[in-house]
Amino acid sequence: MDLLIKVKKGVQNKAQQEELLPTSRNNSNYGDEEQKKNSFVPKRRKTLSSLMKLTVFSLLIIIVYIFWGSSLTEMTSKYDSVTNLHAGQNTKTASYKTKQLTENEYYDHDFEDIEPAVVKKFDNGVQHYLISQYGTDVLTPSDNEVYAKELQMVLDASVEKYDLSTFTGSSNGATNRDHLLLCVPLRDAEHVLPLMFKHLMNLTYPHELIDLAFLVSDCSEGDRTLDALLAYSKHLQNGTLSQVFTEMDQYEMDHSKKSKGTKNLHLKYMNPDYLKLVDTSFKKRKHSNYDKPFRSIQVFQKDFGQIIGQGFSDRHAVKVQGIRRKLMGRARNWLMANALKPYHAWVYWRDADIELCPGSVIEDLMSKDYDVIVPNVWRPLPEFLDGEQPYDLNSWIESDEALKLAKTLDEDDVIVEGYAEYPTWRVHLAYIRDAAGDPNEVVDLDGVGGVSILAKAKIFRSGVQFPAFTFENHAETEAFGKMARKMGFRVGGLPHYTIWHIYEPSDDDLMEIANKERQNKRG
Ligand SMILES: Nc1nc2c(ncn2[C@@H]2O[C@H](COP(=O)(O)OP(=O)(O)OP(=O)(O)O)[C@@H](O)[C@H]2O)c(=O)[nH]1
Ligand SMILES: *[C@@H]1O[C@H](CO)[C@@H](O)[C@H](O)[C@H]1NC(C)=O
Ligand SMILES: *[C@@H]1O[C@H](CO)[C@@H](O)[C@H](O)[C@H]1NC(C)=O
Ligand SMILES: [Mg+2]
Repeated sequence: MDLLIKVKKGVQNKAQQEELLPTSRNNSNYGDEEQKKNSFVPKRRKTLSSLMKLTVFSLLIIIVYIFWGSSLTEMTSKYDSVTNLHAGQNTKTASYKTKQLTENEYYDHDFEDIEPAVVKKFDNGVQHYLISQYGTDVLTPSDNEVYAKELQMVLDASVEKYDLSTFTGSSNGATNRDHLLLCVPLRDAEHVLPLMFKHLMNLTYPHELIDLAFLVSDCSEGDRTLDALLAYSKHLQNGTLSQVFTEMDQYEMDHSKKSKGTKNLHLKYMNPDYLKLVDTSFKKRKHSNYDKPFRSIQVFQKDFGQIIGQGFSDRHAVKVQGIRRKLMGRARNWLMANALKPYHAWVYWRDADIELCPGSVIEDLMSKDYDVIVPNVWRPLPEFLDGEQPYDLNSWIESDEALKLAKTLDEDDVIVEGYAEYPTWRVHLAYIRDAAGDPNEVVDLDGVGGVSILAKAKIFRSGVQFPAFTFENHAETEAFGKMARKMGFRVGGLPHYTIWHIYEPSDDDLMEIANKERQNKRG
């Protein structure tokens, strides 16, 4: 017995001296056996066939429910109905074709393989004893080898080393194989999800380098954003989503012919050239990796108590902007904090309600090598309202007038751009657009809008965030831009590189359209 204890102690000491053994690991910190088991999740990636990998990967859609009272069974039944619905009633799933995934990036930066039996040995408070084969008290070289190998297995499973200098983000991220986290906040967004997913698939940045993170919050009663998101995500990761959309689009076309609804009445009043551009953009030949699954998808659901309506007129009232923006700040920070991993070099924020955007937007923004960079955001309008409009006014260059204005305000007041109440005389990125201008031209900015922000991950690691409080009389993305600047990072925008936000008719616009329709009928 003495002999065994001596051997055991010798091995433990040696490992500790060489700093191989975390001191707390063997003196179990766990409350019970169950906890102990749960803290080790074996993954046998390397032994899986590609096909199995695919299946495992599509299950990697991690769902985090943080809201109270969502019963799992209720979810499952809703989920099924949405899946069917989105597959165009009679599901043809069997005929969908999937993809083989071979890129190493789908599997890197993940916990290493472990054998549960090996881990158990080391995690038992060292209740095993190493004795050489013939019972001598000296470990033979081959005993040592086995021991070292097993120990390494345990450490690999629980300790990951990252050299953050290799994840700083480079201007040629795709060639450099930079991992990117793509964050999308969603609220009452079911109707724009197909649009959003088409744009995600259209991204030419290698999908195996992109981790998607969605945050669904504060949706209205009966809203099905989460269910639809899960259904689409599953198809996306199976490489079958575009086939589902083809069916859905066909279904819609067949049905809209029969029933001419008033839902899209405003289309009659839009610029035909713009409508044609949208049509051809979606009909264009898809890039060769369009259907490729992303590295991972995480879906988070957490409410932040947003009470301001998501209708167009509700969310644009000046009084509500400060409160709304601060809550959005909290939501963004929360998503960021939960989804950002050490291996991400870039973070891309994107709104769901974008109608036109080059698939190369990530590479295009990256190539400018700014710490934070945004494109220009416009939106189409009915022709009776000039046909188009500079839309995102949150990207701007600070002005003396606005700084003076800020001095007259309370510390907690939030300036909102584009409202008569706050004459800032700032230069807005949206207004300095020249449709024929050089899309590569960059201007330095102070405030940025949240529609499409590419940022190096290191800025978040050094503390830049989306203030959910008043920071220099701003909140959320505008304050984020200011904060990044203040911390010495470069913030820029592309005045002549434009992405197009969808047009949602406001209450006034709808009335105007109804008026025109009445006139047309009379005339
Ligand atoms: N998680 C979460 N997402 C939200 C919330 N409000 C809006 N979103 C999402 O954030 C993105 C932008 O939302 P919009 O309502 O268009 O707000 P906005 O871009 O500030 O305002 P616009 O200038 O009108 O577009 C969309 O993807 C929305 O679905 C919210 O309270 N929580
Ligand atoms: C993926 O698609 C294939 C082919 O259509 C199908 O057989 C399989 O069930 C799908 N897997 C999942 C997890 O949906
Ligand atoms: C998809 O990306 C291509 C370029 O990569 C672009 O021409 C096309 O307009 C994009 N589609 C949409 C709907 O914006
Ligand atoms: Mg929007």
